Amino acid sequence: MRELEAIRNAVIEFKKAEINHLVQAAIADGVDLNTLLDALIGAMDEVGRRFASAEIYVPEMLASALTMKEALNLIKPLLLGYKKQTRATILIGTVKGDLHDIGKNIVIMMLEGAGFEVIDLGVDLREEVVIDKVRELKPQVLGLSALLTTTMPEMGKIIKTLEQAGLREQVKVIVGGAPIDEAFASKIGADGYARDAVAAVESVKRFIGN
Ligand code: B12
Repeated sequence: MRELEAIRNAVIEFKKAEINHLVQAAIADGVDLNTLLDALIGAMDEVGRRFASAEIYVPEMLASALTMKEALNLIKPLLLGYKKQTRATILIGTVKGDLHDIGKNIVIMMLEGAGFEVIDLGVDLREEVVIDKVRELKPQVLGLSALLTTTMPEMGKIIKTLEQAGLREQVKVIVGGAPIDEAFASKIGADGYARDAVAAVESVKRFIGN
């Protein structure tokens, strides 16, 4: 579809001034929100590919990320309009040393859209903060995101610390992010892994039994 192609290109070529107009036009034309999200996510994959092959560098990657965020801001209120009821509380954040939050924010949007209360702990999350918040807020689910191979081990550390603090039994831990997989999740003792935001919602529903 031509509209989606233009949106994809706007993210890849970080045309921040154009993205609002393009996304609004697509929404007005009735393009399905999930299809729109898929196009945006696909664009970030291409950005990652170009970065990995040194066709672009960090500033371009950042400019694309900002363009993506602009688009997500437009989609968010529409996704949230779907439902309003609290099924369970979920804490979510990106682990220490890691600043990537686009994927986490999409997961949050989808969970909120599915009626969960989500508390966003942000990025570069210190272990102590996670433990304190789990103790204080007693969420049913804790979601952890990591996009760097160097920050993945932080997830295991958090799970161990939860165990030591006697909090592990009260919360299900789900992990995600591009370098994470099922095998890593089970190795560190997480309760679940989801490869994308849709799967994350399904897993969380399974955890809490509805
Ligand atoms: C955008 C981006 C950035 C932006 C981040 C902006 C932001 N606010 O997020 C900026 C420019 C800041 C950045 C910086 C860096 N980045 Co960067 N970045 C990316 C890029 C291009 C896209 C990430 C993204 O947003 N993807 C789109 C989202 C939608 O996908 P996602 O995050 O995977 O999320 C989905 C799933 O994984 C899942 N999910 C995600 N989180 C969670 C959590 C839970 C609980 C669950 C269930 C599911 C889930 O659901 C999401 C939605 O479907 C990736 C390449 C890539 N393709 O991943 C590189 C990439 C992750 N970055 C990389 C690198 C190297 C860096 C830097 C070290 C570069 C540098 N030299 O400075 C720094 C590190 C900064 C830091 N300390 O974190 C490498 C990592 C390599 C590695 N193996 O570790 C990658 C893979 C690029 C590459 N191909 O080399 N980056």
